[in-house]
Amino acid sequence: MHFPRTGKLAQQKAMWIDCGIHAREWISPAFCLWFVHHSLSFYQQNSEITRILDSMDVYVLPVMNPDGYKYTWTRRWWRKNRSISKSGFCVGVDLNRNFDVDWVKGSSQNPCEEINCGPFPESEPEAQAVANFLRRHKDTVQLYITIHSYSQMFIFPYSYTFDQAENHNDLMVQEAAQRIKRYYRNTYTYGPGAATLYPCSGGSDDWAYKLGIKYSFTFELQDRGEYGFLLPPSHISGACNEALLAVKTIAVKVLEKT
Ligand code: 0X9
Ligand code: ZN
Repeated sequence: MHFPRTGKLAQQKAMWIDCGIHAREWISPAFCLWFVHHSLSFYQQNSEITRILDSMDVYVLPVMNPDGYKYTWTRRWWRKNRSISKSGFCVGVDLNRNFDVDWVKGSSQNPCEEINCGPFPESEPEAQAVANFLRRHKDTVQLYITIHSYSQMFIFPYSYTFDQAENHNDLMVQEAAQRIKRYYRNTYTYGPGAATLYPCSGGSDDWAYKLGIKYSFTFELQDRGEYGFLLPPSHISGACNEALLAVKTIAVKVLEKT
C-alpha cells in the first residue's frame, strides 16, 4: 500500500513500515492494517497523521512473509518463510537473518533451525523484494519501521555489533515510551538491539540503517510474555493503538529532524 503525499509543496520524504516478517507474530500484520485504517479514517481529523500524510509518502507492506503466515493458520508456531532447502530435508529461512549485513554470523545455515539465514544474503524473494524497493527509494525514505512481537520494545541499530550508531541519541525514543505510559499505562523499553535484546546479524533494521536510512527501528509489540504470540483478540486494539502512537511520535520527530 502506498499513500502518496497529499500536500502540494511537500518535500521528497518518505517512511516505510513492514509487518509479518515472522509468521507467528500475528499482532504484526494486524498493526499494519490498523495503521492503514487510521490513516484513511483520521486524515484531517487527527493532527499528527495529517501532518505525516501531508509531508511524507508512506509505504506499508502488510505481510512480508505471506506463505509462512498462511502456514500458521494450521501450524501456529511457525516463524520462517516456506522455502524448500537444497537438500529438501527442512523448510524455511528466517527472513530477519537473510539481509546482507554481517550475514551468517550468529545465525545458522542449517535449514532445520529456526534462525536459518538461508544459503546466501537475500537468497529469499521476500527479503530481496524489500531490499530492492528500499535501494530504489533510499534517497527519500528517512524512516524504516519493522513490526514484530513480542516484548514491548523499540529496538534500533545495531544488532550485529555492539558499536554505537552514529545518531544513537536521536534513536533513543523516550518520548514514544513516555506517551505510551501516559496514555495506555503500558511499559516499553528501548535501546540498541545487541545490548538491549541480543546480538544478531542479517536483520532488516541494521541493513536499512547501513543503506542510509538513519531512523531505523524494530518494534516488538505486546505483550511481555503472558500470552506471547497467542495475544487474545481483546488485546488487539490496545496493542495497535499504543504502537500507532509510537509510530506517529517517531515519524513527527523525523520530520522535525530531517
Ligand atoms: O530476532 C529477531 O529477529 C527479532 N525478535 S523476534 O522475537 N520478533 O524474532 C528482533 C530483531 C532485532 N533486530 C535485529 N536482530 N537486527
Ligand atoms: Zn519477529
